[in-house]
Amino acid sequence: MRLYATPTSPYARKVRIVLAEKHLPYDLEWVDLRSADHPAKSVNPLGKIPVLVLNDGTPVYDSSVIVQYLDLAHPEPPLIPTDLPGRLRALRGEALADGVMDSTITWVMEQRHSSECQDGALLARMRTKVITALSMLQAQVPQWQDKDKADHLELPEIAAIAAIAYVDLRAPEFLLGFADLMAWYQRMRHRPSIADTAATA
Ligand SMILES: N[C@@H](CCC(=O)N[C@@H](CS)C(=O)NCC(=O)O)C(=O)O
Repeated sequence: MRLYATPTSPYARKVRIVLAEKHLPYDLEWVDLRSADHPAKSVNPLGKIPVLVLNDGTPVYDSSVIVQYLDLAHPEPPLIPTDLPGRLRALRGEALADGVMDSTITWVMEQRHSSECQDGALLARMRTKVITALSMLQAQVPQWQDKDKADHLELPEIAAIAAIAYVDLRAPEFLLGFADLMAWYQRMRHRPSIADTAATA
């Protein structure tokens, strides 16, 4: 398998953590998204990463589809429960964390405009979404800690870690006031699948 990614993409980080948790070998190809003809464009018409290309050449995107594919094709350790309520909870948890990524990226892109060209209402809206979603993630920390987590992460935690790491990289001020969430995140950073996939740029 070959994964097209960038070092800082939170969506790609989520997939890389999943691959690491499942101990799956793969080739990792960094992509320069600013390049007019980067290789991910030939396998994803949207030109977005991550894309996972299977050994038979099948391209799989986006990150949520990749994760579901990997969990079905390589069920150990299971990251998404198979019962309906459990599956719904896990995929909704992933969607919440992905929403933090989406809104943070929109905020970061808007911030890059010169101050007189920034859309203040958009910035405020994105900030509110991130803060509200981070509050919901923080509310889940007790149950993430309750379970015997020594050996088993599930998709909501993986997606949350990828999202928090991205916010920490690009908009750390959003994380002020989330002491419990950050204490949990700091502990999780030592796990090999998390440490080994940390952003390098
Ligand atoms: N929903 C997609 C989002 C992927 C995404 O937006 N990736 C960004 C990098 S973090 C990208 O490829 N941007 C380039 C572009 O939109 O052309 C997923 O979960 O994979």
